[in-house]
Amino acid sequence: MFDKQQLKLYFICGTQDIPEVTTIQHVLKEALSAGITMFQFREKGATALRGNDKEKLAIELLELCRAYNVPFIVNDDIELARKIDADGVHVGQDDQSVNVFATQFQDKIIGLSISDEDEYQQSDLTHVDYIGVGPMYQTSSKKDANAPVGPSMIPTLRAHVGDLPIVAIGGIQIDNTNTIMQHGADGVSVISAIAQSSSVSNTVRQFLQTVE
Ligand code: TZP
Ligand code: MG
Repeated sequence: MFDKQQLKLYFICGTQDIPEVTTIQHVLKEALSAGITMFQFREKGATALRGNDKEKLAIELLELCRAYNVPFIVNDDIELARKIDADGVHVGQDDQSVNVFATQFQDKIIGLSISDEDEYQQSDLTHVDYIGVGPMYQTSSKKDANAPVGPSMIPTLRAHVGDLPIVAIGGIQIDNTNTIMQHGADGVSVISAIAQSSSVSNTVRQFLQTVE
């Protein structure tokens, strides 16, 4: 069962986000033991694993998440999510429709990215459990990211979606998390601030103190 508390500190990561000196397994394990509340496997770009290699890694990371009781979400790849019995999927505006997935897998978590009011108007939220809103600030983790919308987009979209949980994304760091939360987000989703931290556990703990 999805609980919006799980959005508090939502770590998103793929192999492309990890510094050469470490591994995604190592970073995820440290982040889980420090208390991240949700994880999304987002394998993107030229170096992204595909096929069996992607599936093998996904299963490994899923098992790690299960050991900590943290939901494991797959970015975009509904087929993979279904195959490995992930806890849910996160899709963007140009990704395939989630409606088939949603009707076949009723207890799964479904997230959708929405950047602004235009995207909100185009979105079917029937089966959506939470929306990811951003980029809040400049980001280097998404090549095709839209221009930053700023934290004021949170109350703007809140007025449309009511109680539907909102997680903010894009350029989120420990020192802007308080601002994000004050604008009414249910949590923050973070790639580089955690994946590239020299102390993943300290960074996760500091984020957790700020979102509480
Ligand atoms: N979607 C909007 S911004 C973004 C995604 C996946 C990247 C966020 O990465 P970071 O490193 O936390 O800015
Ligand atoms: Mg996408």
